[in-house]
Amino acid sequence: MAVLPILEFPDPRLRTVAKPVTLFDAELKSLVADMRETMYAAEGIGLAASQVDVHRRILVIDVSETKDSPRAFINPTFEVIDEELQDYDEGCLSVPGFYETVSRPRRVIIRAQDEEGVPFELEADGLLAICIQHEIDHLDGKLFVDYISKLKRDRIRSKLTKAHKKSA
Ligand code: GNR
Ligand code: NI
Repeated sequence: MAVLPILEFPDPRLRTVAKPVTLFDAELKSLVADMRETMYAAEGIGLAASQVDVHRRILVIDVSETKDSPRAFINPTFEVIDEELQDYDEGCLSVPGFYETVSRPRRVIIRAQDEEGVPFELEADGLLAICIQHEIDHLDGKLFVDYISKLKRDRIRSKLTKAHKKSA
C-alpha cells in the first residue's frame, strides 16, 4: 500500500473528466487500497481518484467518527430526492487551508458498484450526501471553489500558487 500525492488547485489535471471503470481486477483493488490509505493519512472524509491523478470513476469515503467504515464507490451516480438545500462549510484536500459555504441538495440516492463490480444503492443525507456530491464533482473535473465568487476563487488561486512556488 502507498500514500499517493494529492493534486492541488489550480492544477489543470483536476479539470479532467474521469472515465468509467470497466475492469474490476486486482489493479483496481490495489488502487482503492492506496486511495483509502491516502484519505486517512490526509485526514479527509473522502477522496476521488482524480485527486491522485487517476482519471477513472472511483471514490473512497468514510464519514464515520471512528474512521473505521471506509466505502468504495465505483462508477457512482446520484439522484436528488429532496430539492431542499443544505449549507455546509466545505473544504477539500486539493484546496488545502480554505473553507467556504456551499449549498447542495440535502437527500440523494447514490447508485454505484463495489470493488467487485456488484451494484448497490444507498439513500444518503447529512455529511454523506454532501461528501458524495463533492466527490462526484471531482470526477467531473469540478471543485467546490467553482460555487463561490470569482473574487474569492482568484484569491485562493493566488495564495495557493504562491505557496506552491515557495515549496518547489
Ligand atoms: O475531507 C474533506 N472534508 C470535507 C468537508 C466538507 C465537505 C466536503 C469534504 S470532502 C474533503 C476531502 C476531499 O477533498 N475530497 O475530495
Ligand atoms: Ni475534494
